[in-house]
Amino acid sequence: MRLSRDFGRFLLIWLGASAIATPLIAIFLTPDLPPGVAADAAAGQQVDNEVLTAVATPIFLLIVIFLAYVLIVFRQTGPAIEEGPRIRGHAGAQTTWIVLSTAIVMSLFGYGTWRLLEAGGAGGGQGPSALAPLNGTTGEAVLPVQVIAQQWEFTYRYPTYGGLETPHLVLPVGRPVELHVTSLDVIHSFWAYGLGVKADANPGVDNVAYVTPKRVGTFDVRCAELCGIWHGYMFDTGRVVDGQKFEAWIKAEQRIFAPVLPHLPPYSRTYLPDPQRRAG
Ligand SMILES: [Cu+2]
Repeated sequence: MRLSRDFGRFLLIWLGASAIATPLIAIFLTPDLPPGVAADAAAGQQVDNEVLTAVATPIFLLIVIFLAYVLIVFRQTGPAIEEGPRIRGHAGAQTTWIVLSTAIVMSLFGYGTWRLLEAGGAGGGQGPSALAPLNGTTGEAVLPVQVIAQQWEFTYRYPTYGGLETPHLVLPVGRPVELHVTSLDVIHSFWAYGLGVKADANPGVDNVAYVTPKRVGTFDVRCAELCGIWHGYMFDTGRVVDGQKFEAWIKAEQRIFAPVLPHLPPYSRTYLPDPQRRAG
């Protein structure tokens, strides 16, 4: 009966360790999980990472404690012992294994689907005809910003500010932003990691993503789709500022880029590349 006594003991250690470690990890580790809480979309992704970490903790402990238990308890100390009879199949273990792993995978599948469809969820509010987020808005008007990718930089157009195009992304805090992501040449991907936004930038496509920045600060912008030789240099630092600073910044940009504006094509959802000038 040694096996069942060991099994009972192992079960007790594992369940006890899981009961202690899972809430501790959820409380102390998960607030530092990526991508942070600088925007509603980022915070939603952090919740998902918290859920995954919490589910993975008992599974991780199962493997580590089993390994440690076997190494300590079944360690050979005396003379060589003969192996026991071969075990062929174990209906109880097999059934438990299949039922438990199916239950975990199916509940994660359900949770993931719900989070994708939910407005403001990890995948919510993105695509060519995305729905505006239903929650997290402050009642302020949505600010449309166009993200234009090209080899090898992003530029940003503000259609409600005369179609101004700037080389840097600055957003006001607390105001919902409607990002219209497109490309002039090849396929790129607009990835504002700290905001939790990652949207494909494809030529001829107006890909919409919603985000409401929650904190004043900076965030990284990177291209997340291999787009040519200088892909690795296609990055920038965006800023989230308060409403007054944003208005001041955009007025200054309008002054700086006033001579350029007449030469830009009029604001449009997509643009055609200039075959003479670009590699795409
Ligand atoms: Cu790119």
